[in-house]
Amino acid sequence: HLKALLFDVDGTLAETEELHRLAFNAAFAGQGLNWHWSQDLYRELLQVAGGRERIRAWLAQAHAHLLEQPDIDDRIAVLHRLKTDHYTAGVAAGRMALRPGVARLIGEARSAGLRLAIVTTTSRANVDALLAATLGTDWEELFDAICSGDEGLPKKPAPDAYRWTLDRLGLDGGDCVAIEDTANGVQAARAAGVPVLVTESLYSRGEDFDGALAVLSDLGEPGQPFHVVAGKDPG
Ligand code: XBP
Repeated sequence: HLKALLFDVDGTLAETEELHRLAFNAAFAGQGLNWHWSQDLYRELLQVAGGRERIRAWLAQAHAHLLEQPDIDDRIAVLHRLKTDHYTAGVAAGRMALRPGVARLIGEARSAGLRLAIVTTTSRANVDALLAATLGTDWEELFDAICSGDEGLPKKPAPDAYRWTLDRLGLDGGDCVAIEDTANGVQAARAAGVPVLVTESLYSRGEDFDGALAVLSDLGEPGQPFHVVAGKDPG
């Protein structure tokens, strides 16, 4: 018996990753670094969840000697703060919209008495900016638990964010359905015992979503229905 829907944020609620990529590049430029992440490179870098972790992973492959600098953690933190500022400013300027069916499903789920939660590894500032801009400043009232990167948990595909959220809700994984857009997200949810539905996003299309209930183009709106990419049509 379904009791709650657990929503990932980036790529699932909105196609945010391109704005994240531009924000990383703007932060690099702001620090006088001539580093640039192309779309192809960023698709690979997205295997590592979390902005700070992603910068570090890229340094390890592109500028490994920099990781030996004693102040490298601080320098990554500065870059990441700048990146967050660029990203949240872009979102606040209205550059992000919710994906098809997201607002409808949130409304219908609430009306049906389901509980809702956010389970993301992105920074809380990014979640606040996106959901205030798209759902309104009272958006927090819609959700019974909000897990973000600020909780300091191991990031997806680790199941910790899902376990933390289930604990907050007092529910078992099997009482819930997660909605995710990446293979990392599917693995995180499954490892916490949560069945997961995938809505493919621009950067995750074609990933291996093994273990998902189904893979959909999006959540669908009346008149522009989703299509099933893989798995059984959930009806
Ligand atoms: C989202 C992410 C995040 C964002 C950047 O993961 O991987 O890292 O790209 O966010 P998920 P921060 O959708 O699996 O939750 O820069 O704030 O870390």
